[in-house]
Amino acid sequence: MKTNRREFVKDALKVSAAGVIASALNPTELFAATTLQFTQVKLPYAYNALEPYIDAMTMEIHYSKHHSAYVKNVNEAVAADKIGFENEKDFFANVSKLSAKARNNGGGVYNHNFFWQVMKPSGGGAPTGKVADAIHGAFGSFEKFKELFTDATMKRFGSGWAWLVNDDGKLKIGSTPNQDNPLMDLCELKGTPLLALDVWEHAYYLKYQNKRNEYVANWWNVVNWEEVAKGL
Ligand code: MN3
Repeated sequence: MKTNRREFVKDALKVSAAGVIASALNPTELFAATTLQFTQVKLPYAYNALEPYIDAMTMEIHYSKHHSAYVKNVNEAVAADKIGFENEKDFFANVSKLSAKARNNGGGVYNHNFFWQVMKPSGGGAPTGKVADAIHGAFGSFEKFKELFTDATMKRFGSGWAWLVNDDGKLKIGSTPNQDNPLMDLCELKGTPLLALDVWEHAYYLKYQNKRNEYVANWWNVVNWEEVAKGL
């Protein structure tokens, strides 16, 4: 299919170059299979809303430069590679077959869209209700869960993410390199993301410099447990 479409496009261009009127060619038909467009969620709070734990400048650069660049780049890759998946779920479930540009930037879009939503001003504290029950059931206590999650953030060498996922009713903690995520077919950690923490230096360096441990410790104050509950 892909080859045929490419050949068709090539032939169409040849015809066009030969001076034949190409107005019958409708570009939306040529690329009808390319329906996936990644978008950036609206930040659910102001850049300074997570102060003092995450500073406004870091949030602004993170959202308006880093995250938006992932959106632009993945959509370029989707168009250039003629990636025909209809939704992000299928895109990630087949990501091992895609280019590094598609994988890295697609992950970058999804991960940040998710990350913004699992934080909120005046968040944090210990979870209650079904989140508390699930965490206690899986890890024994909230303190133990925090310890294991923090461990995942600190053991991730270089850039990446720490995750809490729901793998078919079983809660798991792990981390991924770069912009990989647990929806990806090539990811060792599998499941529906419940909570994520960006441990790329761009997420904390302006305020915390090399002290990733302080960033992680303070980040617990902005966790949005109501959002975490939606994944259970
Ligand atoms: Mn980031």
